[in-house]
Amino acid sequence: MSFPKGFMIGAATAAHQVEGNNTNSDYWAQEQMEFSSFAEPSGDACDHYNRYEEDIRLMSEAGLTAYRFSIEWARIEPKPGVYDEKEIEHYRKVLLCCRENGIEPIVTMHHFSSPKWLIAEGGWEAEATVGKFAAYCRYVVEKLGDLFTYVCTINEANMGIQIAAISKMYMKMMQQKCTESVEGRVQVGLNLENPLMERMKKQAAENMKVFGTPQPQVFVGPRTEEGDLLVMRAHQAAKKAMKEVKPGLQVGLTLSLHDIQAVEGGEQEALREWDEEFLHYLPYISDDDFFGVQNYSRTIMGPEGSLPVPEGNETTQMGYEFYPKGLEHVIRTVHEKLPIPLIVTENGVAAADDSRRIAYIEEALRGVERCVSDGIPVKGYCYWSLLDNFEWQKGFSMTFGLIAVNRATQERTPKESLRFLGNYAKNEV
Ligand code: GCO
Repeated sequence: MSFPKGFMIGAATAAHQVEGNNTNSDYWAQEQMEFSSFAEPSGDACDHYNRYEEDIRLMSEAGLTAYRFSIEWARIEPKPGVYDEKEIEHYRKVLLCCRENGIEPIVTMHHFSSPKWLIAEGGWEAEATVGKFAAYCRYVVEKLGDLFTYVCTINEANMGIQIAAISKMYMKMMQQKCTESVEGRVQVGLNLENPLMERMKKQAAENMKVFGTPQPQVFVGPRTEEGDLLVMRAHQAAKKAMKEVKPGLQVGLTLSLHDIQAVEGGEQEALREWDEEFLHYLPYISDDDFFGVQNYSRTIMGPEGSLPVPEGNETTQMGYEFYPKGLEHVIRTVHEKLPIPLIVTENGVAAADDSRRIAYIEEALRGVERCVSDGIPVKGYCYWSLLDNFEWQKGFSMTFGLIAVNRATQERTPKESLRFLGNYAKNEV
């Protein structure tokens, strides 16, 4: 199997998940809360902030040619309108390190975490966020734009409405349970309801203390339709601002996309889901320079909505189906409607057994190669993730990495899968 010359083969990370001590961010604040929904706090994470040289060197030695990472807004602008030159210098060193190691940096301006102050000012439902995000992006490109070409404005811009849909489903299920128990054994119903209500009240009070609002509009939270479009406008404003500084910049955003399949009778649901996940964004992204595809698995739709993983099929640590074929399907479906260059900005698997990761990568890349040889303009593939890292609310238990990290010593151990992926870049497969 081989890819055309210049095809990027790399790995991805996000600042908050690997750097450590992202103390001015909303995530950090949420992790420290008494009524936190996080399994554990991010703490030093993988200490990538201090160890990026080693990590980039390991990538380069294995043969990888691209590194997708994010710049942390909360570090660059720790207080509204106050930029921190020291942090710009930090990312300058990271970018230079990539260049020195023959690695093409793919920069993400926003990967889930936001400055805490932004959330206190209304977060991702507030109109003013559009301009604030664009101003931060402009500043970064003014300072560092000479060192990178590819930039993703916002990671998984569709996360908010996906969460809104899941929350609605969950509430419906809870309500059904409650009615049942209220109708039958009221005591049980009350016992179930009270601690939940109590907890929600306590969370709201704590949010009030930390963010000055009982319902902070963080990025990874249920989004309204207006909020969903606001994110699109933030993308467009940031793109315009960055291109004013550096017209040659290649700008795109990324979406979280499932390979949506239908069983008989589920066709309508599948179409509805695809529209919500992808199609309705087209007017805002069609003239971008590229689009970032992020796929991990498939969703099978029945007449009533998504179905469980088919009996007997392998699942990953995340609980979803091990389904590397999904990437090829998604690339083809995206390309039909969005014929611009594509970069696979995330694709990967959380598995304890590294041989399953190798099998996943091999099958996923085979699919990408078929797309490329059919003339679909896929420019690169970034595996998620370079390191075993902080998987948000699930903490450090999910092992997506090509490199294992001993969190007590921060020692790195490259896995066989790192070498395997690198061989594609070296054309040695
Ligand atoms: C994402 C996330 C990553 C996750 C990964 C695994 O963009 O969804 O970018 O931060 O860690 O998807 O769940």
